Amino acid sequence: TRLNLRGFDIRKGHLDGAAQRQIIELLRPILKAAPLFHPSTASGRKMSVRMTSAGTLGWVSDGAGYRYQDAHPKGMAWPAIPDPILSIWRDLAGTSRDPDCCLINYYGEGAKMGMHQDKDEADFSWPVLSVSLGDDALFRIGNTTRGGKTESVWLSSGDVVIMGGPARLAYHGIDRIRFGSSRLLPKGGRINLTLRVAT
Ligand code: MD3
Ligand code: FE
Repeated sequence: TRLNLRGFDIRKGHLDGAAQRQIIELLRPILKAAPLFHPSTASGRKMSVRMTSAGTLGWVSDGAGYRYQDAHPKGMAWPAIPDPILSIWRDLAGTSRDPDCCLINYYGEGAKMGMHQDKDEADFSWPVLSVSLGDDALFRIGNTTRGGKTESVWLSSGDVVIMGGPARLAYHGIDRIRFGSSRLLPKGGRINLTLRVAT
């Protein structure tokens, strides 16, 4: 089913169980080559989400701030974005250009992500596409300025969200996950992939 919330195009159950399991298998060697790390914010606080990336660029955050860079914080190159993941973008993003970054967020028990805008990319006219895998997450959507009324929706494993147009600059965050609600990841938790054109 398809849902539109403030310009966010939400495709519930876009990926079936077999497609979700295939992506998890593809992520295994990526997480081995470019391990998840705990980014710290510019203010020095550790985020509860762990992250890594695939693609020519990855997103990092440390005492020097937020940015895209061509290597993992430990120095290794980011692994390539697997074709089955690129195919989701090619099917749904409606653009001529492939993403150069696949940010991989892992939410363990208690992890969340505060309300923020994604503004580190060079051109906001490209959409951002998100793939949810594993445990359910409460996704909150706000406005293009901080504050005001918000709306929330539960994202489940296999859901895909496309953020384009004015929604691209909306504040958004993950309030909480329902740890253990899915059996996709043997140790529980949630993985969110976001495909972006960063440069
Ligand atoms: C709206 N991730 O990585 S995905 C992020 O579930 C991020 O891990 C959340 O926010 C997560 O920056 C939410 C949905 C999402 C991703 C990117 C967006 C929504 C977005 C970029 C612009 C606008
Ligand atoms: Fe975001």
